[in-house]
Amino acid sequence: MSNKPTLGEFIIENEKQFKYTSGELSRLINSIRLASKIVNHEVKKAGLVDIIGATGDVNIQGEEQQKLDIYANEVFKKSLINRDIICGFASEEEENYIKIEGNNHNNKYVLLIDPLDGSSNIDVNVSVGTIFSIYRRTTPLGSKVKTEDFLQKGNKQVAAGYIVYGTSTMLVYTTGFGVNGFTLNPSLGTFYLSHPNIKFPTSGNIMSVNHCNFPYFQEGVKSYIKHFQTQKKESPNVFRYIGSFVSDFHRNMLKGGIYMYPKTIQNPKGKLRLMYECNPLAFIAEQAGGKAINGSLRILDIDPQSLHERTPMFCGSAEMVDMVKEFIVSSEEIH
Ligand code: P6P
Repeated sequence: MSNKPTLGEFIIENEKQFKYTSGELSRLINSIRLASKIVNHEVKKAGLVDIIGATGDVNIQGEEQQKLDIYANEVFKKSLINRDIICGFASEEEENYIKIEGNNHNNKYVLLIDPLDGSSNIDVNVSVGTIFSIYRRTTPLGSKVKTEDFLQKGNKQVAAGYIVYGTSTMLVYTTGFGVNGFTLNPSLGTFYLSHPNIKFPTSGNIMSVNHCNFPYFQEGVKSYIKHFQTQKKESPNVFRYIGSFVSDFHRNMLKGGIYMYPKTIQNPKGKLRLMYECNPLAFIAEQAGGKAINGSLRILDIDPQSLHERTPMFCGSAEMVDMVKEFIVSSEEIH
C-alpha cells in the first residue's frame, strides 16, 4: 500500500488540472479528508459509546435524528468553516444554508452535504456514508452568499464525492477528471489511492430497490423489475439492497448494477434529495461512465427549486439505466 500515492499527494499532483486554481479546491478536499477521519473514528466505535441511538429530535426531513447525524454534521461544518475555505454550507441536517463570513466573503465555493446517509443502519452495524457536492458561487465575490449560489443544476458541480464507512473506510471523489477511490489505513490515519480511475461496468446483474414499494411503482418500473427477474443470463441477476444509498451505489459502481428509488403513489417525487444525495452521485456515476436519471431527465440537468427537494433516482450501469428509461417511456406511451 505504501507505494500508492496518498490522497494528499494525489491532490497536489492533480491540482495542475485546474486552470487559475488558487489551491482553494485542494484545501477544500483536504479539509473533507480530515473531517472524514474524525467521523470515521466515531462511526467505527458507535456501538461502544453512548453516541448511537436517536436524540429524539427530528430533522428538516421529519426523520428521527440519530446522534451521529448531528455529530457528523458538526464535524464537517466546523472543519470547513474553521479553515475558512467556503462561503456557504448547506446540509440535510440544517433547515437553511449557512452564510460563512470568513475572508470577507471572498471564498468562492459552496458545499452541500448529507453528513451521514443511511444513519438508521448505525445501531445495527451496517455501513453508512457521507455525500458532498461542491459548486463555485455565482454571486459576486465579497458579497454574502445567496440561495442561487446553492440552487445550481448538478452539471455545474466542480467536485463531488462520498465517504463510505464500511468494512474499510473509503473516500471516492471526482473533480470532473474521472473518479478515484482512496482507502483509509486506520493504523496510519492515511488515505491511499486504492481504486484509480474507477469505471462503471456498462451492465451488471445487481438491482438495488426497496421491493416492498413494488405495488406503488409506475407500470414501466414494474415491467423493468419483472424483466430483470426473468432475464436468462450466465450469472443470475440478484437483488442487493443495504438501505444505505452510498453503500449500494459503491458496490454497484465496482461490480455493475442499478440503484433505483422510484416515485410512488405516497412519494410522487421519490425519497432521495436532489442537491446533496442525487446530484453528487450522478456526477460521480457519469464521470465513471455510468448514468443517472429521474425516470426521464438526466439528474444533472434538473433545475433545482429548493434546497431539500426530492427526486426519483435511477443510477448505475449505462445499459441498465437506458433500459429502465425505455420501459418507463414506452409504458407511458401505452397508458
Ligand atoms: P427505504 C437512507 O435513509 C436513504 O436515504 C438511502 O440511503 C437508502 O437507499 C434509502 O433511504 C432507504 O429508504 O425507504 O428503502 O428504507
